[in-house]
Amino acid sequence: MQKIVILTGAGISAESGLGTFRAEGGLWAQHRIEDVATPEGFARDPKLVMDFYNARRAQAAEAAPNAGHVALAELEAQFPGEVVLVTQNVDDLHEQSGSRRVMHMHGALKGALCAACDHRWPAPMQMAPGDACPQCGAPTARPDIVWFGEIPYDMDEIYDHLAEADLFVSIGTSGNVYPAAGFVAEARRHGARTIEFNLEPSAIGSQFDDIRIGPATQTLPAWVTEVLATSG
Ligand code: BJW
Repeated sequence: MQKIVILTGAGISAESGLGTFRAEGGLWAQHRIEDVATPEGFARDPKLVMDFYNARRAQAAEAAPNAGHVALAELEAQFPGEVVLVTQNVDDLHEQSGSRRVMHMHGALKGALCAACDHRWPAPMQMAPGDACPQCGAPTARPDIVWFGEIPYDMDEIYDHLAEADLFVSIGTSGNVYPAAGFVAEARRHGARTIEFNLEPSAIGSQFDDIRIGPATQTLPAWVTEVLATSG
């Protein structure tokens, strides 16, 4: 096996204390998706959206990587082939645990984006409606987050990796949000073997060759040990 492509979702950060989206009491239970995760919601009430992401940024700053993140960083460091990590998460716990090759397809809490000129820069801990872009000066700063209806980042590169994958691994994601939920089908179409890690089979669980049920802090370290032991 030469190339492993890994997709992570909110479930891998759950045991670091960051709430998932669709669980009871999760983030979406307190906010309507269309209010905080769409460009239209931001246009309607920018302060609500800025406050939501300011709170998320503060919460993420307190979080530490868990054994699941650490296991994936160890896999990248020790696997003799190639390991590519695509995350839907906007926290930076993969980087904190030592993963180097990480693509944030839904953006990052640490980033700010100018809605006028697309300039990107490191976000301050607190953003406010009307903050100016340091490049063009327009009062159009927003969190660098991919909302519904927007095109996720790095899609061409991700599809190229999926086409070359020998193994596709999906971790802690509910399979409800596209295009990420379509990656397993894409990888399979190109001949990859596929594994899902979750507390329960996801909405697309039937598309995987293998499912490992359990908390990622337990299932991932065991799996990484298994892969490294057999990859010689
Ligand atoms: C554990 C665990 C533990 C817990 N161990 N596991 C109709 C049909 C098909 C598609 C569409 C449609 N209508 C509209 C669309 C497209 C739309 C979409 O998918 N909508 C759906 C609601 C149907 N998608 C988009 O608009 C995307 N853009 C797009 O499609 O552009 C077109 C295009 C694409 C490609 C090329 C060219 C053009 C954009 C999607 C943006 C999503 N943004 C969000 C919010 C921003 C980030 C943020 O604020 O943080 O991203 S939504 C939210 O969902 C967030 C997440 O990244 C994303 C996925 O959630 P995730 O990670 O799966 O979390 P959960 O909570 O759902 O699941 C957690 C899982 O973990 C569960 O399964 C648990 O069991 C498990 N778990 N603890 C292991 N300890």
